[in-house]
Amino acid sequence: EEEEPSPHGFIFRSKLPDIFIPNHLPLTDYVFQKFSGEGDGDSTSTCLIDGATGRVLTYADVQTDSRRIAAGMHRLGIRHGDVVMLLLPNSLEFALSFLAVAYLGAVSTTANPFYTQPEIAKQAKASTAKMIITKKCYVEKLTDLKNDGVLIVCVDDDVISSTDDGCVSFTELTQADETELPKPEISPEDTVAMPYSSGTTGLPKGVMITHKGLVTSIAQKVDGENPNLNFTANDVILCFLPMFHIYALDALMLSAMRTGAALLIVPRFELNLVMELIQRYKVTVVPVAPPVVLAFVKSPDTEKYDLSSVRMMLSGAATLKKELEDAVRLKFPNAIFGQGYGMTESGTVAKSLAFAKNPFKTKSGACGTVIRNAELKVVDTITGISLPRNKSGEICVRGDQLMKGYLNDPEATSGTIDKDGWLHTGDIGFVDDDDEIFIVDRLKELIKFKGYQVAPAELEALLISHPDIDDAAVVGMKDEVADEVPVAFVVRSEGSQLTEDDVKSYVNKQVVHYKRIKMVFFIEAIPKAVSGKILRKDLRGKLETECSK
Ligand code: 4UV
Repeated sequence: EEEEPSPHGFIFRSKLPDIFIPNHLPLTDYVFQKFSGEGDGDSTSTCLIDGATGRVLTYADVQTDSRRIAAGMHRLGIRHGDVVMLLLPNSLEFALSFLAVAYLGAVSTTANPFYTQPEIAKQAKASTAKMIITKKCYVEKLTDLKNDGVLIVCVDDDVISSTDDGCVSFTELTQADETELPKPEISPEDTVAMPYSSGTTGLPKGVMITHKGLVTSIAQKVDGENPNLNFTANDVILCFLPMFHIYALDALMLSAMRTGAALLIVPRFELNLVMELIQRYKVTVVPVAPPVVLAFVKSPDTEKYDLSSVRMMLSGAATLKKELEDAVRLKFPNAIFGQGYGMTESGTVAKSLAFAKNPFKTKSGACGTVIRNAELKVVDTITGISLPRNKSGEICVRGDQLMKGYLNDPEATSGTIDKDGWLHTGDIGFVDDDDEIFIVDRLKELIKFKGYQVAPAELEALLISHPDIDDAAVVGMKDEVADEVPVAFVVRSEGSQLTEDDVKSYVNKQVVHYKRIKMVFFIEAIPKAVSGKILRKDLRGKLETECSK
């Protein structure tokens, strides 16, 4: 039976009713609302657990500590609107620093601490970071920035005041007086977080996420009488997914805090350590990405640990194969399994309704149902017309949770969020008869290596900077473990003897490990449209023929 579109086309909504979202509040007021005057939160309950040391911070500790750090940052000159770079692995200090920056009305730009020196420098300069919070082991990558006047704060420097390496000790921040913290006027439209993302095309850009946007995104998941994602004060939520990325920042760290749950922070994923922690802390929620699901499925050791406390396992950030989902369910018999789907620019787009307080039946392979207080449509990639159920097209989403735009890039912003407020995700998918969303393909350039972003344009720019390379294009190749890996097509300059290894070593030393080029194909010319746009589809086709040889 055919469905009639509204005058605005086919628009999909959550099965849950809209709720009131207090997105006029600054992020920290909203997140700790239950722990303020009239709230019913217990400030002595556990907020953060450091998986590496066992150190525990209560909700009261986290608020006091982060306000102290904010006062310390203020004393060092950080003001409303200033940018602070968090260059940290998952840690208590990451969480506290993020909140401190938010209290000041300043902006956290989050970056992967494994980035190479040029990758860090690019983001720090583009975002005009005034301060970088990091660990000693990363300081040598920051020498030039430090010489340019950027303040470097080391979390593992216990010597008070500036040390010989010219860095400030974090202790200087944690020992500040929180009563000195000024109360800045924070507007809901102020940027609070600025992770970098390449979006649908081009180089990584600063994604301006506002207080209003983040509050909305968190509320869409965990607020209301029947929350879509039912985190509670009794939960222990495991966090090994990188906190610099929107998935852990929004859907784990901040959503956990809003609900009064405990967040067990783990610096990196190591399967047996993670299972040990699940057993020791009776972890109830295990958020994962597809490669982690694969690790659980393949591991012979899962039997050796008591994993029965786990009641929820959520996957996101990349495509999860249905077979893998079915296999992991068997290893966690007490857990509800489901997916979330999101994007740096949009926060969470969809969450499985299997995670709701009053859950719905869901299908394996679906990446969720659009979150509440939002609209979703699927548009024909050529005509732009919205499509009915079960028809694939580009997924678009609208709501208060979206980014404000890309930093200093109105063109990229208007290319992503149209004049009617729809964000075009660059993902191809459909909505089925039960409102469940399935992603089937990707329209955009983005390559995802284990859920990490790899921007082809970034690698192409590096390739073209080689004197022996006339032209180049990078596409993703399917991979069993990583989902996709970057491979390059290269046009050598005349007479050049450049080899595959030369190309790889030239690029790969300049980038973080997951951006490394895995294969190089030399060709005569890069196929391009008349507009000059690289015909990536043709290259992916070539790849299939090359690899089946
Ligand atoms: O910009 P990004 O790196 O962002 C993410 C965000 C994932 C989130 C965020 C909030 C959640 O609550 C949650 O569950 C997951 O990954 O990359 C965005 C692109 O990653 C692909 C898709 O191409 C996005 O446009 N992607 C993200 N989630 C899925 C996915 C998924 N479940 N299935 C397939 N592809």
